[in-house]
Amino acid sequence: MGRFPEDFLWGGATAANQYEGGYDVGGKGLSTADTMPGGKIRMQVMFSPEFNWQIEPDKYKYPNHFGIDGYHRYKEDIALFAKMGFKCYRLSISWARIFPNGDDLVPNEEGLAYYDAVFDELAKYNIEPIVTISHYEMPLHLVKEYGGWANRKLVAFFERYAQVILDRYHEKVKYWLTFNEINSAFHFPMLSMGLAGDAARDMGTVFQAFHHQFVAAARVVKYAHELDPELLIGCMTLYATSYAADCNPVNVLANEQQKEEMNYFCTDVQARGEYPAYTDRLFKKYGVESLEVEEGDLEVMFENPVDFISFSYYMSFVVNVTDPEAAKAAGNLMDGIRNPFLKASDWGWQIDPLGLRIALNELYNRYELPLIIVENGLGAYDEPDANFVVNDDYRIDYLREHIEAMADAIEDGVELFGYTPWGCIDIVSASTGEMSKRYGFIYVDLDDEGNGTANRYEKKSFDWYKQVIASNGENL
Ligand code: BGP
Repeated sequence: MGRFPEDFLWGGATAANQYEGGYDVGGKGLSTADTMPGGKIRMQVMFSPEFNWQIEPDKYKYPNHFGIDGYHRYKEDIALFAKMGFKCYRLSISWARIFPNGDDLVPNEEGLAYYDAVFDELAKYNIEPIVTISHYEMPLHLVKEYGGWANRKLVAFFERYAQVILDRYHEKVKYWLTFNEINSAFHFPMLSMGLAGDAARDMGTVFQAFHHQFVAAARVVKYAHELDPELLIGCMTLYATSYAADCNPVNVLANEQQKEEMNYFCTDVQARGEYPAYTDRLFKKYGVESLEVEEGDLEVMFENPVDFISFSYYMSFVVNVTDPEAAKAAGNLMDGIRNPFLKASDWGWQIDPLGLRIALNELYNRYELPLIIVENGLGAYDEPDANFVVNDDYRIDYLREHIEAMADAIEDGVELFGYTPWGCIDIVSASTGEMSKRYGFIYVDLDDEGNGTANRYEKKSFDWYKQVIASNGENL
């Protein structure tokens, strides 16, 4: 018997705002992602108190507007995924393609038809779609008019959007994720919550927005199960395995608390259906007085936990509160302390395959729900030769070690049912807004300035991943 289950879902992942482009076609409204400037200043600009979701073409570039032109090229891309043998493909639906303003009463038929065509194309190759309902964007109007997820009204708007897509696609899509990396809002509430300026800095507002998202997500779980008991709905969390710097109990406790906050809080709510015991401690830490909770909120959350847990895993961190001089390490929307035992990517994200085995064990032992890794991979500078050949052995090494760790975790007893490496085709980076941070098995000829043909080329890792899938993870 092989190390991976027979029906293991090998595939890859992208998100609409980083892949599709076509930001103003097909009846799509503007989304928050359309106002995110490109370039290394992206995070700084979005963190600044003045950031107000304005498109300023004289000042910044907006790479998401073109993405990698997936809106027009998805057939070619899906054919390449099929050539690699993908069993599944994780993608997101752009809310603003379906409801251009978010508060519209009638959905945009052209947007709905677009995703029908995408799902039909996937079905041709027996590729199972895994759909993120909200991946780091929302209709811009909901932010300008209502203040994003801080506003209770978003619950109903999201519910309407989710119901429309569930009604329309439930026969084509079985796996659904509600909010991408919902817990990322602890560090960067602009992306998933549409907060900015003072609201983004006020943790009371962030927790209130979390509450709205928890209620909305639970209502979606309820609706989906009533609509079609076959549907499986998961939460999606940004997981960074976290170590205490040493055995000083002060650091050990700080690490436990860090894990509760970042790795578990949102998943505890969505998988167990209730706020965890340490919620009050978190509120105290952030000076949050109370939440506005409406009648029925806690019931709907309690009665509708998720069916499975999905998460992203790129790197691990160290917690050290006893040494103020400890060197820092960069990471996925957050930073931590450097680990002297680990190497890091070109962007300073610490590479830790064993940390993935630990993450899988921690998550499974805590919830005993099926797990799927929906993001993992190495962002790297690729250097194609004149024929666009990319020998990305570094990427193969990274993925091989992480797949080994998955096999070990399965042997540990973890129920893992799929793996969708991030950016299976090069796309615009979420944190830098640039093309040069590449994750793909497929090279896309576009540079940070937007120059290039956008043509696709298979990298060395393309063939490697193809044989990984063909051998069900045995041939690494
Ligand atoms: C996650 C996001 C993705 C993504 C990935 C890699 O946080 O869910 O959208 O892009 O990280 O991050 P980056 O593109 O910044 O390298």
